[in-house]
Amino acid sequence: MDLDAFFAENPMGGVGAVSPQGFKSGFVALVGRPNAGKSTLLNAMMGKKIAITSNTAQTTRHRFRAALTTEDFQLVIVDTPGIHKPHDALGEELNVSAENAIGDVDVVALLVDTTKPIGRGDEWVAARVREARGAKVCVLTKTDRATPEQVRHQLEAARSLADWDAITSLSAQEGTGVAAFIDLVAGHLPAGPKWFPDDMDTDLSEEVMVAEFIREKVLLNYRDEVPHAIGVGVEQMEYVRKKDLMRIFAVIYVERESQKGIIIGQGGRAVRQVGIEARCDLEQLLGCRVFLDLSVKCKKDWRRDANQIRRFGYGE
Ligand SMILES: Nc1nc2c(ncn2[C@@H]2O[C@H](COP(=O)(O)OP(=O)(O)O)[C@@H](O)[C@H]2O)c(=O)[nH]1
Ligand SMILES: [Mg+2]
Repeated sequence: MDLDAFFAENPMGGVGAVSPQGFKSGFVALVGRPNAGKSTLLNAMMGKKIAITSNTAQTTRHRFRAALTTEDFQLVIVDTPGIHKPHDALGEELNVSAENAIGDVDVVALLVDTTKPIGRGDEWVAARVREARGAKVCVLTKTDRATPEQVRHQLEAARSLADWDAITSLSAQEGTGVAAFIDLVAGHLPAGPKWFPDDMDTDLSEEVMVAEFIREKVLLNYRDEVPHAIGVGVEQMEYVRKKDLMRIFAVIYVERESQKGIIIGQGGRAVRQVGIEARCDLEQLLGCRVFLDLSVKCKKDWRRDANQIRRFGYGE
């Protein structure tokens, strides 16, 4: 990780950082093809939901960091969009973002789905991992859905993907193997200070997290290509102290006028369902009651527009 860039982006990080004797700190990047289980593992490591997950490809659009701080170490976890063959400007931006994350971290963890045959997608990502400077760990994911025989078989198959410092397996969903993975990664961290203050566990802004939690519900509630054509922007957030209530005004952007009706649904039913589900998660995230106003607007072909992609904050 380029620390100058990190500090430029995170003025709080490292300020007044204490470095107790023997304290270790560093970065781990979670990489792998889409759906390998990167965001689910990040949440399991953190013990709470920070990253959104879904079983459709290309869920994660932000590269961001979460900090796991214990008495002995601070581990900064970098979640990345899955690396894949790009179809549009958004796809290209996401690839650049993931590849940059591999460059300079202390540990690169390549996640491989235990339940799927290792394919060209995994090999393509592994080729990038081989060039990394840091320790290389291969992580077989979703073992709750595999037999011990399948796990053994996949371990054998993954061995030749790179010159691994370690290979491990886990189920982020059930939590088995997650603590062992954290210990394994922590063992590769150098001595160093805290980059994040104790009470800060991610560098995503609250607005971006709110927008992402809403986007996750869109991914869950609609099928086919439509969910991938949407972007979410939070226009306004205001906390009403007297009522312990956060008022959130957010917009779901679609690419074409014809998609507006699909998102809104008959009599507004579909978008209302998104609102109900999102509000539930947002109340957990923010720790107060939430009023959520969702509207739907069209921004023509935004996925081809690099400026708009950056305005949403996706990619780099
Ligand atoms: N059964 C099972 N499913 C998992 C596990 N980890 C992730 N998944 C599922 O796999 C899908 C993709 O996960 P996600 O974390 O979004 O993958 P990413 O694209 O690599 O970030 C989601 O539907 C997850 O619920 C696991 O340990 N066990
Ligand atoms: Mg993800």
